[in-house]
Amino acid sequence: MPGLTSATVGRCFQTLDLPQAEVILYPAFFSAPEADRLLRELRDTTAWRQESITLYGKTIEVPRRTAWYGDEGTRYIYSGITNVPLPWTPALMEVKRAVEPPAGVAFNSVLLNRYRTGQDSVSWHADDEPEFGEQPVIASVSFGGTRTFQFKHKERKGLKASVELTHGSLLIMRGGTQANWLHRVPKTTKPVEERLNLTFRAIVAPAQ
Ligand SMILES: O=C(O)CCC(=O)C(=O)O
Ligand SMILES: [Mn+2]
Repeated sequence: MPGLTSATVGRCFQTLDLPQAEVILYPAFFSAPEADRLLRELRDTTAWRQESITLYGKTIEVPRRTAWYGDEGTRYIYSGITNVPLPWTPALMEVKRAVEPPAGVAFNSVLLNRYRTGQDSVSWHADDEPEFGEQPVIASVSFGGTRTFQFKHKERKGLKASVELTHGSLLIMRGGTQANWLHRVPKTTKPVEERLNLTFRAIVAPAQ
């Protein structure tokens, strides 16, 4: 963002105008040097995994690398798989402590996604699993190449929005966002740097 000084960089935000949702974007939440350091540290200290999902009897690899970290005792069921989180690393703790004040909640887990190229992606979904509670607050932090993050309303066809998630940005989703909207990061044929995304979540109900 041109014109931002180091004194204002982290605090500058915009609210997206989406009905039945609350979405706030801090385009430069982390300064460029902080974001560069965290990108390297998170890339090198995370235990990246290749997950597979089984749909209609067919097993396919998800088009990205993932990792799940969190407090002991948090569990998350995703596509029928119970995920036990790894213990927090110093870099993850640092990012968690930075995003909790603007989010206004204490997070107890984080899902990491690593998009190696423009061919890595995440398809339409909402983070509306019961373990996140009624109106979950999710803080999404991005490092590396800029990718487009798209929203579409679950019922009102044609109601769409998109934002560019830049290096060091923070996107907060709260209120009815997960109940009423889907989101995705589509594939792109444009050349793009590797990207890491961290979605901090508060698991309020234990997985059954
Ligand atoms: O990579 C992103 O920006 C979003 C990832 C996401 O939606 C998720 O992990 O639930
Ligand atoms: Mn999501």
